[in-house]
Amino acid sequence: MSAQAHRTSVSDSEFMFQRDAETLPRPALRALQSERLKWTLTRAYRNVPHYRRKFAEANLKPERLQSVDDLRHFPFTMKTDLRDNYPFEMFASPVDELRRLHASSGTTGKPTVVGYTAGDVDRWAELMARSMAAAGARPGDLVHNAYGYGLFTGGLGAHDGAERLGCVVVPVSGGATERQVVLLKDFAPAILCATPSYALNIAEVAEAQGIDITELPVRRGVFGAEPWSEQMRAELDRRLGIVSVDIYGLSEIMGPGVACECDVARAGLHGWEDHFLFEVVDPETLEPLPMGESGELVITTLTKEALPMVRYRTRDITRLSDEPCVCGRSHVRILRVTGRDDDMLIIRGVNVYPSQVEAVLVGLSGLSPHYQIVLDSDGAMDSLTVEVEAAPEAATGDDDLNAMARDVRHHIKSIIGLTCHVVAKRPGQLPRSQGKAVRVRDQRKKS
Ligand code: DLL
Repeated sequence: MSAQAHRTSVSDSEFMFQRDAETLPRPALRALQSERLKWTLTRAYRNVPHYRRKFAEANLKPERLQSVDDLRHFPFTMKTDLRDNYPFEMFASPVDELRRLHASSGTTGKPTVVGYTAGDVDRWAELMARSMAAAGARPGDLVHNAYGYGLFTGGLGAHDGAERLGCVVVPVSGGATERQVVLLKDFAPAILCATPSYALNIAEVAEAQGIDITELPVRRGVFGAEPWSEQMRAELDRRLGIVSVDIYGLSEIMGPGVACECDVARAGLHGWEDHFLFEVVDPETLEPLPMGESGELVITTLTKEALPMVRYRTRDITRLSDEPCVCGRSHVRILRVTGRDDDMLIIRGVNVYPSQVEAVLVGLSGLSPHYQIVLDSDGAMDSLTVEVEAAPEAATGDDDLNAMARDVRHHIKSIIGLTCHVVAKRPGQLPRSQGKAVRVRDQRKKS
């Protein structure tokens, strides 16, 4: 049967079950949040020794909270709290009542372990379904899911959400990129889920195989799990012939689907405020910042049973917007996450995120959109080298590469004010992403 033969049309009204929650007027949303927040604080206090201790240190009891505004008095939670309570001490449910564990590897020491009850898994699927619907997926669509399956939340999170929406999931996971291209061609999915850097890798492998991926029926890319720039979005739209949508999430809070852009505006990610409370704080003073100001995103869960998170410091730097969106959703929008504050590089007094370097590089003629930043010790100072790669059609004699490097250096200096070394490489010489791209190679000697 052809893919089109039996499609039942889906009217917008069939999405009402999602849109009801997403278009709640703010006073009703606020009331719902206050009620759910009281429940969360009480659960955390009663069931998790860590929270009981932290609240006692701050001389607080859950009853202190009358409304959402009182949350600012409560202590923050950090990734180190999860590590210190490894593996299960942060859980508010007995382990035998859980249905799922995930973990993030972490660069040093113990992984961060997160747990879900059956209810948590169910709500996650629901929120991920809402995210996919916002991104433009519809029941019956084939979803090619290239997020990694396993302890990483991307694969199973997207999988459950797509199924919940009524989509047909192709659980490809990451890697074996040639095969991904074959499946995209043969199964003709409407939706591609992947990290943006891996989506780029897929596009490149398809091009190398002589397949015009823009001709395939894929309509939407649901891309996230790592910072990416507007320039990278334009590149992915063009090379894949799709509309690329940004999705955000983190294991400690849930996984993918904490927030997602709508394909109507693609101007900030709708944070699902009926399940999470979003604040932005000054990363130095930890004081809450007014709407619109840039700072660290702090999230409190409102409905999580196994792992309630109170004021979790994500380290992600962003801004919130409460401007109404053309799509009609009333929830706050998280503007593109530029990077994590622990990924910020300070080179000769200039603060820079890898995604800012990306924004300069992507779209420069003669360059492919691959890059890596190498940090080295240069005497007492840190030095930064940006490795870039020539596009397949570019001339790549030594002189050409040197000229290319000079040109890129000039652009980086004039656009972000950063003085750095640039090395231009021949096509294919930089590593390709299979999931989350490694943007920074730190070769500084550790003292
Ligand atoms: O990356 C969950 C996820 C899977 C999100 C698939 C979206 C799609 P973690 O491995 O715990 O979870 O990593 C979370 O990744 O704190 C951010 O620093 C970064 N991140 C996630 N989404 C975005 C995004 C998943 N859209 C960490 N833009 C977060 C920028 C993102 N950074």
